[in-house]
Amino acid sequence: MTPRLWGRASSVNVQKVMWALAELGVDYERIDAGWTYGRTDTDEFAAMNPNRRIPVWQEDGLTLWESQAIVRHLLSRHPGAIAFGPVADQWMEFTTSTLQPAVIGVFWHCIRTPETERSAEKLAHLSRSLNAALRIVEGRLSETDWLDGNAVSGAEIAAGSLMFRVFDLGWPRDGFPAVERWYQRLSERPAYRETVMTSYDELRI
Ligand SMILES: N[C@@H](CCC(=O)N[C@@H](CS)C(=O)NCC(=O)O)C(=O)O
Repeated sequence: MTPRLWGRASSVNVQKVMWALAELGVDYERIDAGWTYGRTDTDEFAAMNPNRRIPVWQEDGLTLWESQAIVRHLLSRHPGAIAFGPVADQWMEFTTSTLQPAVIGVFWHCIRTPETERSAEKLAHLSRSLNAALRIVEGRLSETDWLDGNAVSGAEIAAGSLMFRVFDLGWPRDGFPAVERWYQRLSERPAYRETVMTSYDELRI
């Protein structure tokens, strides 16, 4: 069977998988699901992912959910194409625990929260969390070009996927020169531009 990716292209977690697939040159079909596309409330979907979240990956004999588990699986199937080791894994975990919640906080406040429920005070609080997480990334990237060291790795797929939205929303405003240079390098990659630097207008409330 042609491998299948379930999930709308506007989901940053789906984008992680799409970016990895594009870097690896894997053919697959994508089926829109989630948000206004629906499908996640069907029994068929729950049988694939009882958590009813996107993305879901299907290939011969394997159905997987959790975006970063899918990315790890794909990288392990194509060894050498994108670096992956314990340091990359550490930054992937940091993305899950710390960076992504901070990015999502600001993103949801600015894009997915009705204007009447937004406030400068809430945004200031969310920005402090985002800046604290980005400061940790800044510290690493002022020593090395990429999170894993000298090459693009699974850590970029996880953390780097968030950066388009961060910069598109006007963060970080200043004081993060290494993160800015990193984002510049990411945005020079055709696969990143095609899969991550895309419109999120359908998510606006
Ligand atoms: N930890 C999960 C999170 C999955 C998740 O929360 N996906 C969101 C989209 S980014 C979702 O399914 N939202 C419900 C929807 O779009 O209907 C992963 O990385 O795959």
